[in-house]
Amino acid sequence: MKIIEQRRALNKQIKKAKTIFLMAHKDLDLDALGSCIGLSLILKQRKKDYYIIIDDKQHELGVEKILRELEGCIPIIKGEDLDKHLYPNNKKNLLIVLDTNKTELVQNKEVLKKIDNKIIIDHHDLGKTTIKNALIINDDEVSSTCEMITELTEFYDVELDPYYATVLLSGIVLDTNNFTLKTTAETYYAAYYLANLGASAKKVQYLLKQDVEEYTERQKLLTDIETINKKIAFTKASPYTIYRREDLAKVADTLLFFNNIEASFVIGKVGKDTVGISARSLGNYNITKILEKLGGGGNDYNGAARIEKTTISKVEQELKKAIAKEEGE
Ligand SMILES: [Mn+2]
Repeated sequence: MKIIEQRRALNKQIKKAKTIFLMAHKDLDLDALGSCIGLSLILKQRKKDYYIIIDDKQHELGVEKILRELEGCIPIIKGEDLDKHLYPNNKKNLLIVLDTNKTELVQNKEVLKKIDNKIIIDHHDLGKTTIKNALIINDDEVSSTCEMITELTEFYDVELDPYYATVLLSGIVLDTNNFTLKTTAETYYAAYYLANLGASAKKVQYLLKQDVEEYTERQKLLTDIETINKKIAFTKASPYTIYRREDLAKVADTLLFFNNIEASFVIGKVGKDTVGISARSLGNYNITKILEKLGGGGNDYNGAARIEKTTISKVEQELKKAIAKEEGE
């Protein structure tokens, strides 16, 4: 579907709906939360009832800051309280899923079952577990969902005050790693548009400030980097630390900054017996093919896998085998 048709379809669904629910992926980040907030401003302008569904118990620092600053300003509900807010005629409810398209990654899976009309707005690859029966507005070449929503706010002529412009910009800055990854002319245009509305780069840096302990844990992963055929960077964590998925992802991002490196793989524990892999590519190395062998997935630029009941060394062996096979072909 072309952009104009997608927008027309989105418009139609929003127009038809009485109550609209916004839900992003688990472990909210600034792109997920920022896109929910940005879209909620469009819905507010259109005088719709809307709610953002958040079930996460803990939040990363930037998300925590925004939620605290906006307390009372945006209607946030838990998935379990959905029934209280549903419009009696289910045809008039609409669920918009942002920054993910995968059933298993949303804040609350039950919500998917309770609302028939669904729209996905996302910039990740579609896959086997993509939410069924939804209108899909997806472009995996776009930097971030916040970039997509920024375009929509411009299209709908929504007045963004500097605070909200900053929130949207922070999602773009996060997902592009400061305009170094997946950044296109459209990304710069969205940033320009938001800056013109008063988005503050200083405030974005404040939202992106990191915790010193988490930073130290991530740095440990950078002390023992292996390279494979000079172009693939690989590192693994100690089995004694449990990392958050986004920490492994940040390390994988960092590995791409080194000379000649085209792809990166990071292995670390993400649960007691669960090992995660985070991978990145500059776009010309097929990380998806490798990750699929380990039950994961992704797109040309980033991917991940999560393997239960295993150890870091087992995953390392399997991953290296899969890389060797890809390299040999
Ligand atoms: Mn995103």
